[in-house]
Amino acid sequence: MQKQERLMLAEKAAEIRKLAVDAVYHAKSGHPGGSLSIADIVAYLYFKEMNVSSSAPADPDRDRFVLSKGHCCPALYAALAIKGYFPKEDLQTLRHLGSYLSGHPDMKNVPGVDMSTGSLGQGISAACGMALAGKRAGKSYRVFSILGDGECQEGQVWEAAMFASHYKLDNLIAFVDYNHLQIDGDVRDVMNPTPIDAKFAAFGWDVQCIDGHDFEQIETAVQNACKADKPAVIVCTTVKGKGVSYMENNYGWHGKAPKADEYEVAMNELNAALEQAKEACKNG
Ligand SMILES: Cc1ncc(C[n+]2csc(CCOP(=O)(O)OP(=O)(O)O)c2C)c(N)n1
Repeated sequence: MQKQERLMLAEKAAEIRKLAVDAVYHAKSGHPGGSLSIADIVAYLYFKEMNVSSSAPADPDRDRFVLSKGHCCPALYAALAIKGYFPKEDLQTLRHLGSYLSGHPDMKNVPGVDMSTGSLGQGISAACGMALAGKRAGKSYRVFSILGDGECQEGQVWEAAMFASHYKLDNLIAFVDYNHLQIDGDVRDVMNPTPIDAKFAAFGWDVQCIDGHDFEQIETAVQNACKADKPAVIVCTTVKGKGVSYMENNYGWHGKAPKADEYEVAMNELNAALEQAKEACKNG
């Protein structure tokens, strides 16, 4: 990956983080922790990898994206707004009565959202259906999906895993956001889903494990996944709450909004990171 490209992606991820936390603050509810942990993966997909455009959101040949851990839509909405699907200002209406930006992705009302999700386990299942449909129709689009590690406790995830390998869905690439935390603690204490990589391998998937905050590793893994002749999963070690010091590795920030003083601290940190990323991008 070119240095300039990496710097551009870092800037996009910093903006996604800032807009996502800002949206949750204005909603007075929502999920900042898991939105922050996927910001780099989402930035990579939307600003480097996926063949998608806000000028043709329904293009039948576009790549598809399914946020299976739908509660983390603040990160997805931020990416879509930066990409031009709708105005960035609308992000501050997240979860407001009458707003089209609900607390979970809604494909009928949010431009750019390919699948309504939120009930954990269903998104990856829908992604399998999209991938199979693409193959049957002779299309070359790919389907990307992000799951949570807590989500991997859902039995439906493993039915989808079995389905994907049975139908040889080599156009399906899933990421597991392995931030080790879920709604109320460490995934291993709540109901241990590990080893996630070995489980997917046992279901017949191509498996890679990477640092989900490293763009070069993400890119290499996606390139490898595209070459695999089976469904591929990239298990990404990440930090829940990444980018806001007091949210990092703290499951208490799974599903609550910062208060005014906490918001100020978060915005100081996220704005500083964004300015730094912009500066680095400008200077090359
Ligand atoms: C079927 C279903 N059961 C329960 C929930 C409630 N829920 C929302 S988020 C969450 C924890 C998910 O943990 P993880 O997938 O690790 O998400 P992350 O930590 O990345 O935010 C739960 C249990 C849900 N959305 N769907």
